[in-house]
Amino acid sequence: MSYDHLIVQQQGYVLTVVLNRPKALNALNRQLLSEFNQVLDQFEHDASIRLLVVTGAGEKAFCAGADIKELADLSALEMKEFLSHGQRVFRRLELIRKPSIAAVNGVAVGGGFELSLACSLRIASESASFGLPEARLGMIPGYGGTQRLPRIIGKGKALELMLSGKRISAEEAYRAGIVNAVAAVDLLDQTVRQWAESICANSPVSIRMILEAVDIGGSLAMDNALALETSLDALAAGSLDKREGFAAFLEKRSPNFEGK
Ligand code: DAK
Repeated sequence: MSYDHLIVQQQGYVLTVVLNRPKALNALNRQLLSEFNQVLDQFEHDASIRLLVVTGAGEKAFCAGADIKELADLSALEMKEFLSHGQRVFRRLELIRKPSIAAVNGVAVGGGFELSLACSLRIASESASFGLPEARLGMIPGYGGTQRLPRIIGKGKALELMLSGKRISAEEAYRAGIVNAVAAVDLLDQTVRQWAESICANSPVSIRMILEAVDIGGSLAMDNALALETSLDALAAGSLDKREGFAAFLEKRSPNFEGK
């Protein structure tokens, strides 16, 4: 399948999607979001894909957020549809229950930063920067930023970023717990691949259950969340992956998980 605003390729278990509008700093327009949603169809239904990497084309930007030029010409109703579509696409990325890594290769602001927050993990190049400038535009972070950022790093630092609209470096983002690792610019791809491969070597059943437990459990009371954890663990315990994981340990070999 070919796309106008994305480059998509699979290597092993890993599907990589490159946001490809470098002249607009990979800003999110309606077509790009629709195409991204089509990639999620592939990610969701193709059992040979275990992990999605999201990154940006060019050296400057991961993604500069919603396409301000396109937004400027929309009616209120079109704007509502554009924004809620983006929100649904980002939420779908989390609900697929396969892990994703944002390989943040440059500026990640507004909806671009929020896209990275919808990914399971974020790995940034030293040149990356992060910001939520919506309050400078008379808007608020509307692609889940007001909800996901405080859950990842806590309310205080999240409010600092949202209220000020300032941009922070990859290093500061790492210290704040926004990104999981920072890599030299020319080592970003290699670093992301190493992380992806180590995750893909684990049981897809376990990974699915972990993502579900953390996502759903995060909005439940502790006792209910622990009950959910028990049920999901019991489900995992009935899988062929669990049998393979235990056998591999006892036979002192690497497991070969099939995700069943
Ligand atoms: N949209 C369209 N074009 C953009 C763009 C954007 N967001 N960001 C940059 N560009 C374009 C620039 O216009 C320029 O194009 P030309 O003028 O060359 O044609 C080109 O990309 C290069 O940009 P700069 O020359 O500005 O590059 P610099 O390195 O100097 O600056 C920058 C990089 C990222 C600091 C700067 O470009 C910038 O501030 N860009 C705008 C960032 C921004 O404000 N993004 C939008 C955030 S608001 C909601 C859901 C979602 C949202 C809101 C509500 N609801 C559900 C209600 C989300 C909103 C957002 O994402």
